[in-house]
Amino acid sequence: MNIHDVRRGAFAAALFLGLALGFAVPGASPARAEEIEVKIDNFTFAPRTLTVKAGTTVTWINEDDIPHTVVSTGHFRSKPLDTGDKFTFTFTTAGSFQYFCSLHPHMQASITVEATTGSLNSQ
Ligand SMILES: [Cu+2]
Repeated sequence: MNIHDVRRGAFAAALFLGLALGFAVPGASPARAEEIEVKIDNFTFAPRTLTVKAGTTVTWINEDDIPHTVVSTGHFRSKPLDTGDKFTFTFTTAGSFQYFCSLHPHMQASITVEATTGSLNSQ
């Protein structure tokens, strides 16, 4: 039962491929763009706290056997995610984003988004 290992490997491969393509096609995507995965399992967001750079796309994947949602009041709200469903949000502004599951409000987590600093002209 190594489904998690398989997924992790596939994600790493996809990430590597994405990076390779990003380098191969300059300008196709922001140089600092990152993709982060948050798993939902056993009524928990994992990782529960996360710090990312502005421009990062976060994908939540429900690996639990019941539906969950991902809601950050005023920012984003997923539909109920069944097992295996994903929700994606790209954080473009710095700040602290608390979020929760509207079906199980005790499920809470947060993402801190740092401004990208320095030389890049990310217009
Ligand atoms: Cu839930």
